Amino acid sequence: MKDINALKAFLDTPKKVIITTHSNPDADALGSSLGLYHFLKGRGHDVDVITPTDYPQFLHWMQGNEEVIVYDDTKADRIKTMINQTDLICCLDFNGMGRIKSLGPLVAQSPAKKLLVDHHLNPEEFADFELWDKTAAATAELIYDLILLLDGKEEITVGIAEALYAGIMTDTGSFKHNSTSAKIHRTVAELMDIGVDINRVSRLIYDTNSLNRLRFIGYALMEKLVVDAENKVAYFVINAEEHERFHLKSGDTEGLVNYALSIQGIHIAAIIMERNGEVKMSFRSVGNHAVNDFASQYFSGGGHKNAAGGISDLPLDETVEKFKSLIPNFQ
Ligand SMILES: [Mn+2]
Repeated sequence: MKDINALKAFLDTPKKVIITTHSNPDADALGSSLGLYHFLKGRGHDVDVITPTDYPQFLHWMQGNEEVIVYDDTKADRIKTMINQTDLICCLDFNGMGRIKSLGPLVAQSPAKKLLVDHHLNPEEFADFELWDKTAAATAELIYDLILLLDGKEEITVGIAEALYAGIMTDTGSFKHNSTSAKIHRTVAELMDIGVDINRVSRLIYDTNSLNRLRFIGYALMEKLVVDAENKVAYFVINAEEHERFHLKSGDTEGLVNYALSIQGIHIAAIIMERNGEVKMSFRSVGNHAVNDFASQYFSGGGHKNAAGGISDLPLDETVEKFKSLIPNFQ
């Protein structure tokens, strides 16, 4: 790690710390943030977690959830002051200022030191301290490593361990993705020794479907799934009216794309969604099909080789036409 000893020395005396993570935080983003939050608080630092946007209800069980400050314009002045007066800003599970919306310019211009802990490709160069590993399955895995580097293993509480486990479980697709290493299984074994109830965390995250969401998945599979068997591609297109009709909330479309990828013989899956005046895309693949390259080349996006996202400036129908015309390039 770049300057781990410098970070250790920096944290030797109590500091003001802000932890932030990417917009639309997922379990890895929030679990990493709250795991580190409790650890640093336990060491006597003054810590706040600020997220750029709200996050799904099924993450609200995490210890410390009620302490999280969710950015909105009414809090802009207060948050700006906090960011300017803090000693350290921890940037977790993202590595570019474009990923934290309105917080981006505030964090970029803050005189505070910056710590980056992340596993996404191509980090921007802004960190004074860095724990970046693109082979890590989850940022939560790296937060566990960071705590060990800071000689804090004995200070990991069940609350911290559960938050980190949630990040690891979800970012590995419940230990199915290629990124699932022997090391991460060993980390999980340590977290279980600390007291994580893996069944409890799994149920809290996954068994929280609303009836609307299940009906929506049924509808999407029945009516909206397009399979291009020749090109081994399957995808969904979901418009704004359908979002309304099924009262979809943040996180409700999560996982839908994996159904498309689970079809026998399909190597690449996508979902193209119109929502809040934006057209967003999510891509998944198996093996060597690099969807992050595709997303960055054609849809101003990026991510991992087998899981990436993008955004389109075009209306939904034109985005779909563009996507369809690009399918042969996808391989
Ligand atoms: Mn992650």
